[in-house]
Amino acid sequence: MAARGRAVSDGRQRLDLRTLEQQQPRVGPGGRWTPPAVDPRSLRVGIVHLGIGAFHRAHQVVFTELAAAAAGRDDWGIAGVTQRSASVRDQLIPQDGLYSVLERGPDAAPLRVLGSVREVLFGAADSAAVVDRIADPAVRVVTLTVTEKGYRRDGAGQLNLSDPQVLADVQGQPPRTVVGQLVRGLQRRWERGAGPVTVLSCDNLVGNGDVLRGLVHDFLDALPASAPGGLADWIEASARFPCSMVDRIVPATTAEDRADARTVLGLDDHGVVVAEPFSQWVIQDDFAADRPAWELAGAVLTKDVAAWEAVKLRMLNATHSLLAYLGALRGYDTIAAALSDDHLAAAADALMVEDVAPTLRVPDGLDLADYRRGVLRRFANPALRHRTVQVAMDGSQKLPVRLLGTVRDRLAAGAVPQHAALAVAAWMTYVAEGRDAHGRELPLDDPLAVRLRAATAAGAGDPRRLVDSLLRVEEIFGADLPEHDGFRAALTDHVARLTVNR
Ligand code: CS2
Repeated sequence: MAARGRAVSDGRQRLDLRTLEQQQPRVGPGGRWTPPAVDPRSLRVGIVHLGIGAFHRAHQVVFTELAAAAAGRDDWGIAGVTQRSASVRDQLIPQDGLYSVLERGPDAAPLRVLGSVREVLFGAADSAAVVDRIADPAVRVVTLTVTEKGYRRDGAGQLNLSDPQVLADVQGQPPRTVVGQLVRGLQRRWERGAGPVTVLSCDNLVGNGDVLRGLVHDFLDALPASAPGGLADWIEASARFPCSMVDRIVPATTAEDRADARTVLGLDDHGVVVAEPFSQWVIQDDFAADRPAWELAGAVLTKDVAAWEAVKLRMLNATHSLLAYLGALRGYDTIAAALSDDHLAAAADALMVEDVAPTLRVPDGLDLADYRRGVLRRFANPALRHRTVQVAMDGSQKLPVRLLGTVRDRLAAGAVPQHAALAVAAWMTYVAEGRDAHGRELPLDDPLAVRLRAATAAGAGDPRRLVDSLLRVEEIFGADLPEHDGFRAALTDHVARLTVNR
């Protein structure tokens, strides 16, 4: 790793390979810590990860490192790409890629230092380096956590060709979008004969691998006629896009988290990430070439991810969003605080039992009631200060994935899902009011913010008009949901009640 900077403000040394080796014993005043499970100095890059945010560092990196250690492999180092801001690069490069995971909650493990991230590239500035890395024959897996909006889909779920950045990538500019980076990287692989590769989406989307494969083909279809033929065939033959379900609650890191990590480690770690003790990864076993033995670290490799994915998105993520919007409106800062409100806890439970459960195909070996209780227990973790406004962001991207599938399935079965409607109504009220019960501002952090503001202005002050005008945002609700009178009436009822009485 290049460019190191060891100086720190409070005179304490910063985490890097040298300072870590000198740090003995492995117990600080704040507890015990665990060193990397692999030797970072001898690790070679075998994975490119697009979107190296906190979630990736607390989830796939841990699985990958433990799997490589268990299998005695030194070729599953990770080159991470940070897409939107250079901050992860600035946190990790001076630390030789090292950072720690701080678990919070019952049965938390000791602080763990990870050593598998061997490179960090800044996608916006280094797109040529990103393309080159994807095309490296030593790389056999490309993973992604770029959030829902990173896929840049339109209302029909296809690549949004009216997005200027997507267009620029299609026209051959140095790629700035995720799909652009990926296609140009695959193209270079094909040109160089770098061999087959697996592209593994780890985002909260329904059929994430299938979605990504579709977007890659949309991009290829949009290329000018002068583009070299044969790439699509090569991708078909040499690339795989398995689906996966990922689960771990990873709140944004705070100054307090950094201070706690410092007390344990005795070193400053600018890259520390916080997570709950729980983590789960279910991966479709469909790889083009070699992969880490993730099962040795507890991941489940299976042919059928869809049922797991639906359970997780519809039970956990939908309930998370319900608590985020209702909780934020009532002035609760965290998900755990929201859940301590009896009214909200009852709504969370009812959403899962009455609306979601009837729509699910339960995977073999899963007890849905246990799963539901587990979700609520995890949300109630008092040590995890997961902010309601963090979960509330990007609602336009999350609602269709988490809630509207349930809504459509229940409507098709002749029932109006009241609790799912409550969650959607809470989002509508959050967007329209922009203030909580104490008058504090609620941020609207959403790629469709401008559209949503215009829609709420058109419906201001009247629940019926508000619901009508938000329902007409087709990218979210499609053409079908605004036509459903029962659903619209349920939303209007809930919005009216939420507006006067939170
Ligand atoms: C959350 C998820 O921020 C959100 O929208 O619902 O990030 C959630 O914490 C994870 O999916 C848990 O696996």
